[in-house]
Amino acid sequence: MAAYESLNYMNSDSLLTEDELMVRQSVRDFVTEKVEPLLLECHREERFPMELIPQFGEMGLLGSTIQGYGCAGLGHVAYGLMTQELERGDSGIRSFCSVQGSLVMYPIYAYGSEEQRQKYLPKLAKAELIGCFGLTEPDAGSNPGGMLTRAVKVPGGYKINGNKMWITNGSIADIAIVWARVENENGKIRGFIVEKGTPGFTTSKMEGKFSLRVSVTSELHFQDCVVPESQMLPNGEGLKAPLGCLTQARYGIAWGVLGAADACYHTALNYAKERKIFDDKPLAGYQLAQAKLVKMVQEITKGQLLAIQMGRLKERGELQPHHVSLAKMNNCKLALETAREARDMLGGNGIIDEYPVIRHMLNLESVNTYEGTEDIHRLVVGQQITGIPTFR
Ligand code: TGC
Ligand code: FAD
Repeated sequence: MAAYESLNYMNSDSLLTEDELMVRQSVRDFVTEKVEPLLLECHREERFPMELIPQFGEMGLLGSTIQGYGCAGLGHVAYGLMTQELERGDSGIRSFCSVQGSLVMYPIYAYGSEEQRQKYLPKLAKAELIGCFGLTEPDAGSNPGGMLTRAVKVPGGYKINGNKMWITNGSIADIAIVWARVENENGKIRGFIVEKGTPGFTTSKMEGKFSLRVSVTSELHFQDCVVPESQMLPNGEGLKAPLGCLTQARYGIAWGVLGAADACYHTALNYAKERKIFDDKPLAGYQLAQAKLVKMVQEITKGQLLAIQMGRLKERGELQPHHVSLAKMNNCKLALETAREARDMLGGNGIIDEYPVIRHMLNLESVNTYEGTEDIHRLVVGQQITGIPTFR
């Protein structure tokens, strides 16, 4: 099989270092050789390929920008390229790694005590532990500040009551980072590390998804669940703490979706060159088809340049949450539109899982919604440029 070549229309690869290109190549090979062969079956069976999890640890894919604690300590652009390759396989594979790195390891690293870091980060990096992140609730999605989950300070710890919904990796996780308002501390939002098996903590898998089928999505239930004080994240309080984690995850998503878009574009291009229609001429020889392919190249190329600049800003410590909102919104939209157009170009074959396009298209509907919907990111940027918040 020929090695995969991603779109490099404006030579955006020349903006990457040798080391970054090497990281990309190693993850690209891993996805081609180990991940892609499992996807068709996993998608049909609505299951996550658990057999890959140890390899994520061995490859340094988890928490890879964290320094120390057994993590790879990579730069942010290298990390972005990793997520791009993973999502070229499937958004569910990238989701697993995003959640573990940005939503579980990051809060422990940024808001945890040194003891918590030492206890959890090396095992999470090696994939000996799996984590999930519980912020969203049945009645609080776009507005996490409206959460109903409550913690009450009790002797020696906190008692948690409430429900979380739409939680990636929820029922396969060994630990959950759970956000709750602490009633007897002025309703302040706090994060807790809740271990699987803690009395009063249960999970249930959500079934019947038409999107992200290669990913476990669950509900988390807390009923008088008492966690020791040592499980509270001491250095992060208020909504700002979970939102800070979202900024990390959204960064990875803005890169990752380019991989899904790239896979759809290349599938459509190859198909259009082969598929003969009307006068035995390839589909690619028709102006309407070329216009669709050109639009894909145009949008993916702009998205690549945006992602690289976002990464360089992050490496210089200049990246702001509203920059990430712009990139997440833009790149998810271009990926979704690319996937929809590619599906159209494949005609009837566009709905068959023999081609990756319909799977990517359905996945990207979720990716455009989670980590802040397109509307929410538009409002974040709107607030930043006008100074007027319009969420409420
Ligand atoms: P607001 O008053 O604007 O902000 C409260 C405090 O937080 C600060 N802040 C941020 N800090 C870091 N990063 C960000 N992105 C931040 N956004 C806001 C803000 O400066 C303020 O700080 P301070 O010091 O003044 O207290 O809060 P709000 O209640 O008005 O909400 C704003 C809004 C709507 C943008 C926010 O709630 C939001 O982002 N909503 C979207 C929710 C969301 O994205 N949920 C994602 C759940 S996790 C998930 O989907 C995982 S998907 C799995 C996978 O990746 O695979
Ligand atoms: P709602 O907030 O009800 O939004 C419905 C519609 O209203 C949307 O179109 C939205 O854009 C629009 N809307 C909302 N507010 C406004 C406004 N102010 N103005 C105009 N329009 C508005 N969450 C976690 O905590 N952890 C996870 O691991 C996780 N994984 C997920 C995995 C999947 C597969 C999915 C689908 C979701 C996941 N989520 C997770 C939840 C995700 O973050 C939420 O679904 C998302 O934030 C949207 O919330 P909601 O579904 O409640 O939609």
